Amino acid sequence: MENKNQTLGEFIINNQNSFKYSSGELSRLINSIRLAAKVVNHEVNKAGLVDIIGETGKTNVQDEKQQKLDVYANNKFRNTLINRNIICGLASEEDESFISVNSIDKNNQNSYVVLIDPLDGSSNIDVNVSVGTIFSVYRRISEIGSSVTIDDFLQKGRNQVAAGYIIYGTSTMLVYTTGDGVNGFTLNPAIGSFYHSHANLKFPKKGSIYSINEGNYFQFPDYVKKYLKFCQMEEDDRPYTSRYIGSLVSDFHRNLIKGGIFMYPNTSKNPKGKLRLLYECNPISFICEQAGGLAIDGESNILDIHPETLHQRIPFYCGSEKMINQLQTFIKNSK
Ligand code: P6P
Repeated sequence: MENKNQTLGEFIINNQNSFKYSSGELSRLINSIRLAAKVVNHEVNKAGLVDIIGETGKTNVQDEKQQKLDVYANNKFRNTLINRNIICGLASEEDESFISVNSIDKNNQNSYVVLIDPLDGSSNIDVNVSVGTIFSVYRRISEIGSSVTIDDFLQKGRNQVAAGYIIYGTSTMLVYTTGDGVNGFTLNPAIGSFYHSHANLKFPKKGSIYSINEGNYFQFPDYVKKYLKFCQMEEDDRPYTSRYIGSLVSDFHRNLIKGGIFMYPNTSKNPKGKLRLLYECNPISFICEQAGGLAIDGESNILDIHPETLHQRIPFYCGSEKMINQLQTFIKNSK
């Protein structure tokens, strides 16, 4: 049961021993993310009031126009995680390559690397639609004290020790897992504390919401087109409801609470899919599975895919188990 009087800090301490590597290092890491989330939340919430909305005029490694809040959020999470001696390596959607902390602090003896999308859905900032931060945590595989290598980051999603997201919406929530279920914490902005509002979150087995950018319909694989028509037919418990915000964290979070399926297929514009495997799909898939859902790329379980490059894109389907299973029948019949 959630204990709405329990803060995130108290929850981390109370549950530290349930985490097999409990040395306190992961607790400090999650606490650092909590701190950065509060700082970014403050800026996101007043974005409409100060000249921080809009673009920097630069593009990031994704060749996407960098919004000022993207850069701000990236700097805040990077400084909080690196300057406070919390991790040994960091990779971000906003940066071409990863950062090895021991290039800054030779005595770094930390065990965890973090991959982050500091402000996902940032194209929604100017229109006041909720955006989010997504993070993924692994134990390094290279020797402690040495410089991290790309292999520390290119680990299967199954190896994650923690993953989570912050959703800067009508309320600001931090949702995360360390492999022992999914818990949600809601920020009380009046006192700046996150409170345990959602205990052991689970996907409803069966949902009736499908989320996809139907503007790409004619670019979708045939099995997606057939599944969409299945969703829209007047039969049994259908038609389902179409809901699409265009912000992965928001679309995923709504489906987690209400039940549903999120789909971002490969298209002719994005032949390998649009969403990034390492810092969007893997962390969301870890949470999805921990909440009893499923996450696939159309062929394999997302968490079993061996990454090849840091900014690798992938088709992405995740949500309620029964809805993913239904989609899989269309995939199977298409072969
Ligand atoms: P489209 C936001 O830019 C993002 O990376 C995800 O948050 C979101 O799910 C997706 O892209 C939306 O993409 O092509 O539908 O605008």
